[in-house]
Amino acid sequence: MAYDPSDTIAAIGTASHGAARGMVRMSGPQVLDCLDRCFTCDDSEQRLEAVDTASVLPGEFHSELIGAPLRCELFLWPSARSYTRQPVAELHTLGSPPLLEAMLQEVCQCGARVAEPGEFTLRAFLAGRLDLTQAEAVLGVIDARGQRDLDTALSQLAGGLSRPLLELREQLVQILAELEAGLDFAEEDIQFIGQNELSRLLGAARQTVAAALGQMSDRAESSEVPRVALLGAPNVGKSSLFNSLVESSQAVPSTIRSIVSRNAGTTRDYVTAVVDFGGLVCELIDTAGDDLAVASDSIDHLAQAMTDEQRKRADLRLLCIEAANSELVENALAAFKTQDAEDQLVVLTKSDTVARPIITTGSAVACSSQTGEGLDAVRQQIVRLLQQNRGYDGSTVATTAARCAESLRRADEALERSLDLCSRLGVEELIADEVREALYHLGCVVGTVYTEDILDRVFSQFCIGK
Ligand SMILES: Nc1nc2c(ncn2[C@@H]2O[C@H](COP(=O)(O)OP(=O)(O)OP(=O)(O)O)[C@@H](O)[C@H]2O)c(=O)[nH]1
Ligand SMILES: [Mg+2]
Repeated sequence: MAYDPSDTIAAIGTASHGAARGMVRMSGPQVLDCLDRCFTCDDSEQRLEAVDTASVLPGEFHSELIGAPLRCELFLWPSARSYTRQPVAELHTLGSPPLLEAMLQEVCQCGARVAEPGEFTLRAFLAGRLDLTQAEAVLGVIDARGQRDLDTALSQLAGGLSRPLLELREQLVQILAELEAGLDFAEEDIQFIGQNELSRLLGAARQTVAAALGQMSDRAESSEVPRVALLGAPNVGKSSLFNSLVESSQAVPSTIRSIVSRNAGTTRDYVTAVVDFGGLVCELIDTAGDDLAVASDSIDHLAQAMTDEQRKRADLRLLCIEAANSELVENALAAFKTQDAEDQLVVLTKSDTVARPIITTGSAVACSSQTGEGLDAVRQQIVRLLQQNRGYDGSTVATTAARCAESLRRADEALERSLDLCSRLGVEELIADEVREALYHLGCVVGTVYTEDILDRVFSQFCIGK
């Protein structure tokens, strides 16, 4: 991705499939020069260089590619008070895609270049207009797959998450400053911050991080991530598998666990947890065993109805069958050879109970929750099938939440270590190291630390023109 903000960039900023109105957007130092060559104001006295506040100027766009002059309105932000803090212009006209393409080509001939995806928002971010979570939220708004996604993205854009963390960052910087001042004056034996005060402040810092983590987990759960339901007969090991997958994933923090017992029919309700399989965030749903012979007025019947509902709502169904039940296994594998199974995966459970090797095909995997064998394969298949079926790459909002949660957990670990050190004498330097580490991870969330891969990950997901 090109990061050079001294280029003047341009892109079509409206839907590509045609609409009543369309727009070409530009940002950069040469915006006015470029417009001078292709746009004339209706008011012939009006010089673009003389415009000093945001203005709307009706006029005509000229291009040999189009032929006749094209009526349009120029929205001009001439100064640093724009989205990108550079001169920004938008040429609004008819929403015809070939017309807009021609306009884009013309402004590029007049000195602009075509913007990379997300480059306008990247400039806003580099200019300090947005922090990284807000930039991701812009993407979240564009990408929102439902009302809840939109609400979450908008509240993120409003800075709900970063404010308390920014305050915390200030406090930690203050603690670090005092610790370092103490180190500078170590020989004079001047103490800048007492041990008790330090413990108190670090303890309070951990509480703030914990609260933010809690907030994050609410967000991840409310956002519309793909659903993966564990289905199958009673007692086949669904809840055990659910727990193993939750424990081994970078789960968005939660204490949710399913009850496991040797009695069939243990799970009555359904239990869910949001997990992050290497960047792909999804919701796992443990369901009640699928027993076809239940009386229609029993609690079991209700449980079955709930399971049916989850089966319908799921984006991917894990059909759990005990590996030892060779007849069922063979039938299931045979059935899968003939039918389209893109939203289903057969999981042969309790593989540790079977002595012979288990032969599986593409849409079946064997695993054991007890030994951990095959769990990696289950995770990989879940990711592969979700990506293949619905093109999920982890919703933006959920990805942000998972990325931020990971950084916050690391910040918390560093704070915990620093607190442990507080009870020892003469280790201020080590405490300062841990506080620095916590600050680094906090910075990844609130936007003072930007590693190249985070920037690439966020901005390359944008569509062009945003
Ligand atoms: N040997 C072995 N036993 C397992 C494994 N997974 C689960 N079990 C046992 O199988 C029994 C049922 O496990 P659950 O996870 O409760 O099964 P479930 O499918 O959720 O059962 P219901 O909720 O009743 O439908 C328990 O006694 C587990 O300890 C496994 O991988 N290997
Ligand atoms: Mg269960």
